[in-house]
Amino acid sequence: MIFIDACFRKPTPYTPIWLMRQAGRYLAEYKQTRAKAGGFLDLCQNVSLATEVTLQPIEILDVDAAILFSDILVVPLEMGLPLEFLAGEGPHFRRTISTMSDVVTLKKGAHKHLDYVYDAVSSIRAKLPKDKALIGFSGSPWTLATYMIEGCGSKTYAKSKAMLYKEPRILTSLLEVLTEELKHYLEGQIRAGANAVQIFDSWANALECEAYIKFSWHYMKEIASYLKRKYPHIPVLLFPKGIAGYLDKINGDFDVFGVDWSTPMELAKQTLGRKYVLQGNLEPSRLYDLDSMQRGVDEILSVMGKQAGHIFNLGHGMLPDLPRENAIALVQMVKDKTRR
Ligand code: 1CP
Repeated sequence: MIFIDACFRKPTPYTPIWLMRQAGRYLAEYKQTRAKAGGFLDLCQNVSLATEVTLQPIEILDVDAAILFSDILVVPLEMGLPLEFLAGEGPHFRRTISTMSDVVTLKKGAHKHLDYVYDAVSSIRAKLPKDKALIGFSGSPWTLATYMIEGCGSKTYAKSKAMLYKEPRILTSLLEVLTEELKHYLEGQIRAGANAVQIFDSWANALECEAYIKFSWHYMKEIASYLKRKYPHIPVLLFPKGIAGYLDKINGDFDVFGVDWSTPMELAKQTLGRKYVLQGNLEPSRLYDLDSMQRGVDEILSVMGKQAGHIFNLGHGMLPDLPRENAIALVQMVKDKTRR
């Protein structure tokens, strides 16, 4: 699997590529399968339909890795917070976390109630071509905590940050509970057949440097070192979004650092490129325009070259209205331009 080789900085015939949110509404095939499933959560919980949408981008784009189709929010759901996906509005929790007693009453052992995810992983791995890797994933404790505290996506993270500064013990307890669940959840995905795991810290940029290291990166590192100790052959990828200013504080036992589009690749290479393989970081909106996309690819490759140490990806997820032809062209372009 060239994706796995690349995660360990081994030579590969070209720079492997996959796209965050590569399964999704920009594909008509996804919309059809989603309609068959009913709601979005029904799709996540239906093993055969989740398998189908995971495999669609492999067929259509010919990327080097599939990413499990699920959502980061199934973990808080199984911890006892009822979750809805409202049309056009995104995720919504009816109950939220604001007190220590809310944290204490969360269900422990949620990772034991996520068989629909582990079954999807096994089903996908069984159907995936042998040379393509399957990436399992979770949210980071901090990113999940923001949804559990705010109840939905947020622009300011006001409640989460008020808790951080006024009641840090409550936030810390929540982050600790999540960290335990996520270690075992990712381990469950590895046991079911995931070849690599990525932790998404999508709302990393909500925090100033010191708070980021203490309330988010610390827990990401703890999960990564737990997994690396037990499963050294499984690459661990960490993706904190929007922390270009804190790269010199990044350390820990993991394999691949996901570079978001707001971080100059040159800076990531200078700061982290010797220690970690770098993944990224094309600004997804460049896919609206073929010339802009090509220039973006050339800029990234002029920094990262053709040598081992780079996995191509977007710097955040595919958007629902990006043209699929450009996603197909991107994958081909990266393979052609990096062939050794
Ligand atoms: O069909 C639909 O309309 C639902 C849109 C959708 C999709 C396609 C949601 C709701 N989740 C997903 C799938 C998903 N989510 C994947 C699948 C695999 C793939 O990449 O192809 C993954 C990895 C995620 C992870 C996820 N969910 C993250 C982290 C990654 C990121 O993009 O930052 C986050 C923050 C979520 C929460 C979430 N779920 C869905 C939405 C619209 C959101 C974001 C809401 C917000 O902006 O706050």
